[in-house]
Amino acid sequence: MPANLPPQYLEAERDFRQAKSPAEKITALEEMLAIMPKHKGTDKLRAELRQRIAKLTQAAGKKLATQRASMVIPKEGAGQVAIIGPPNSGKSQLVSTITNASPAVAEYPYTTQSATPGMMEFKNIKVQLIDTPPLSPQPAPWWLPPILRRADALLAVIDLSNSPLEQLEILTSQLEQMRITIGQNARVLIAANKVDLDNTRPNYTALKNRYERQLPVIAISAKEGTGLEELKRKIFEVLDIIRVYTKTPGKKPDFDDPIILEKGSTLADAAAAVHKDFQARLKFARVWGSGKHDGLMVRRDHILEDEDVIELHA
Ligand SMILES: Nc1nc2c(ncn2[C@@H]2O[C@H](COP(=O)(O)OP(=O)(O)O)[C@@H](O)[C@H]2O)c(=O)[nH]1
Ligand SMILES: [Mg+2]
Repeated sequence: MPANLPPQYLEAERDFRQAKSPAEKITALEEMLAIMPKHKGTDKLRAELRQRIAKLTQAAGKKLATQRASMVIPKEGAGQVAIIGPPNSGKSQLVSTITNASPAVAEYPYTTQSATPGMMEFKNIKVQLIDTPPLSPQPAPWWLPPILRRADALLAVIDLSNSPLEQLEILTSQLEQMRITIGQNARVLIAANKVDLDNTRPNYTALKNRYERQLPVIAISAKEGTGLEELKRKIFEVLDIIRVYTKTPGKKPDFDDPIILEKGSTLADAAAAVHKDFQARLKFARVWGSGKHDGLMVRRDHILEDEDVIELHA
């Protein structure tokens, strides 16, 4: 076994050994797979884990296979954000307001029992939001932790009319039980919902004072649409991505269809995203962007910024 596996891996492995049901075993193996660093030295181990997961799933029958399929939501768009929070905080309402999905919204808790993805539009990109069942003192469904772990960010929806500080403390400890630590293996932002209700402002201020230094805290009303543009912008920021536009010589760039890259990506990364072969063939590129000379010639290791326009020359 590679020596540099994080302690979390050993905890997940212990969970696996203690697991009784196939579902618990699969969850533990999924976690081990998610934690394991991806490089040549771990190729074999990762393949083994995948094989064990496949075998267990097959042996467990159809119901589990269906449930397991629900826990792997293929990433779409520029990023995947899982919505979390206590019952009735407005998670489904938010997903239904800012995406094309329409999960059921209701005044009684535990309406949402599955994970529903929807696409949110922001400027010229789309971000995938996943509505999930509430986190509560009751155990979360076994397939939920892997979804949260795999997401690029978590959006915590809190009900401002109902002891928001307490809700967040409970939420944090529930995440800890899943070994998800805010800031360490999860980017988190807080949507303080129901700001339309009376007397919620003081609660918002208290929440902001307590968390603002660590996490973005945005006041919204999912129902009335307040604060949603600001929320979308913060979601974009927390994803740590940049949009890069390509153009061909003598033509205008296509601003509708950016390449999405991690912040800090280079020209070579952009070329690879355009086409696998392009990276090797790339000689140089011209870049247009804020604070640059128009059409500046740059090399492969040039670090790109959000909204740069590139013209690749092979
Ligand atoms: N006043 C107000 N009520 C909201 C808002 N968002 C959701 N609700 C209500 O809160 C209840 C729970 O909403 P839902 O989206 O099902 O919560 P979930 O359990 O977190 O998915 C429903 O009665 C909604 O109408 C909001 O922004 N303002
Ligand atoms: Mg719901």
